[in-house]
Amino acid sequence: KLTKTIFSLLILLCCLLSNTFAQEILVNVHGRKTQSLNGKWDAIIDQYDQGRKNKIYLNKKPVGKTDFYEYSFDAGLKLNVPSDWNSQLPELKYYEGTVWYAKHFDVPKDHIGRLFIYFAAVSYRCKVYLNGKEIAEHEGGFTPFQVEVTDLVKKTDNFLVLEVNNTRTTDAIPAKSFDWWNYGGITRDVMLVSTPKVYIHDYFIQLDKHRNNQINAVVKIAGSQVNVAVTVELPELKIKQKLVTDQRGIARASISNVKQLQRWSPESPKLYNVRISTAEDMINEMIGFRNLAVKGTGIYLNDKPVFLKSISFHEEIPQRKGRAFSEADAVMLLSEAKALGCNMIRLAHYPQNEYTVRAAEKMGFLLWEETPIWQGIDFENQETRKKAGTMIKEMVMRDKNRCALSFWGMANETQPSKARNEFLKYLIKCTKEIDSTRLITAAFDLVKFDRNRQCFVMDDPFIKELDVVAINKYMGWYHPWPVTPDKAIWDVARNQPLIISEFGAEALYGKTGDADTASSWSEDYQAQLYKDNLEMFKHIPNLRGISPWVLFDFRSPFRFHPTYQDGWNRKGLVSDQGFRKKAWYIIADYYKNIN
Ligand code: GCB
Repeated sequence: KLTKTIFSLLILLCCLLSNTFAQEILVNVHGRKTQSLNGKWDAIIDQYDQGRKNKIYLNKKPVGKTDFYEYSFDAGLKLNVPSDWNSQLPELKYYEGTVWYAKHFDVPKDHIGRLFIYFAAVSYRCKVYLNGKEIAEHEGGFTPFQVEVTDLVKKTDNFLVLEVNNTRTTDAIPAKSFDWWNYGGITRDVMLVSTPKVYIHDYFIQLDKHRNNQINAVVKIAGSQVNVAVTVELPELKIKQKLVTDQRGIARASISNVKQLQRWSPESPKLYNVRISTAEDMINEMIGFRNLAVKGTGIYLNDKPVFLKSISFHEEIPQRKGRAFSEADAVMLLSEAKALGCNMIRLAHYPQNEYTVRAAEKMGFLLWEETPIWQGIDFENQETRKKAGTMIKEMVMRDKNRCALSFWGMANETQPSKARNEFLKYLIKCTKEIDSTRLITAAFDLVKFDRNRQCFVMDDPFIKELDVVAINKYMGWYHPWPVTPDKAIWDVARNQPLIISEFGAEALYGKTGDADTASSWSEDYQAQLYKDNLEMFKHIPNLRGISPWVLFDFRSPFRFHPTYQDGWNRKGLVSDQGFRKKAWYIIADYYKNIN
């Protein structure tokens, strides 16, 4: 009986906590009334994790003559927000641990209604304290979260503290080791978001998956408010639709017979102003409309077959040796992809910031966005699975209105097992609960050469769960050629569309050498490898796109060679200094000539 009572009390406690802790994220914070909390924050490096015990979030000052505190946020280290901490101070380059951040803020003078603090991303885990009280926690370095502070703020001089930790652990996502830099800190924007009392919490507006003249809209009002009048307008198309919310606070409409809709495409990335309003609230957003489908082994965009000319990049500005965080950063990365002739970006290996996603849509790139489920994830761990589910929901919630978003990537390079299958199926379920319209994919590295059949094959039944199969294959780099490239025939996922989601080789910019010797680390070897792979691609009958690895050299603790790598993965088509390597021109030429 006692156990039962304790159990019930625990459940009650969990329910109470889950109400106060991070909530389902607000869609389109950029379209709301916001006040930035970016800028210089006070910081304390807490190498031994002593800050919580010392309650440094209380920010106490000595009062009596015997009183003292062994900390102060005043006059100490200052860190930029947003930004990783590693690139801000030489001592923090390799730091993995805890840093405390603090900032004072006033509530905007004209604020009425509800108030949220929105964190676009904090890497990797964090606790949030406001005016001395813990109010939220979050895990996952690449997705947003928010906490409502309506009843917790004072008019002036609020004291916001974040305890940020980027220690790598086996139960985390990504896990213990991964081929990119483990940047820590408040890496994306922080903002105060004001909404009316009854506000538009969420909406999902897109072209019907099967019709090119029907726009479907779902709007959700916070607090499940019934009978709220909602208007959805697209002034340019002369659409004004009035809806009313049901018991769950949700209003739906299928706006049919839409006339003169210009569909979004990479060649013509047309976006429309969409206005959603209630008596109290109004949000505007630029939204595009397009049809995307798989038929047989084809991928169709606006009813026409499309070949994906993709590239990947990490969320990193190589010249700054730091994480990308601004619109200017996004434009820098994307412009290089535009120059290469791409029509798609595979955002590797995690959801990147919203500036990048929105700028990519405006510039005309299809997008593949994925979770940081990279090699080494603990698929047996139920907690890890739960975390992955939350992360993928945060990703889909944030970007579901971006018509450029075409692929939800579940994982990268996982090995078959019952636990892996269950885990990934759960992620597909979490994704489809929010958005069942995008194509589901995952990248695998299991393709092998079958000597009897003299072709490349793959044995992972999980691919049946996917709309599009993606293969990472490093022919000529990690795998020697078993036959010459012109004889490299593929029989992989025969009845599904296939994308080569990674291939490539390392080359140090400016290094010349033998085009047939990998250890020359030369641009010549990399260029020849690209030519060979492009030759092989002619023998993949269901090939519907390629995504070379990778646009820029990027920093990685996996890369030890002192002369050629020096802490950099050199597979970039562009060097860390921004110079194009020989292989860049080969891909630019290929993309120019393939349709
Ligand atoms: C891969 C991974 C990617 C690595 C790349 C490499 O298969 O998906 O994250 O960076 O190989 O360079 O080894």
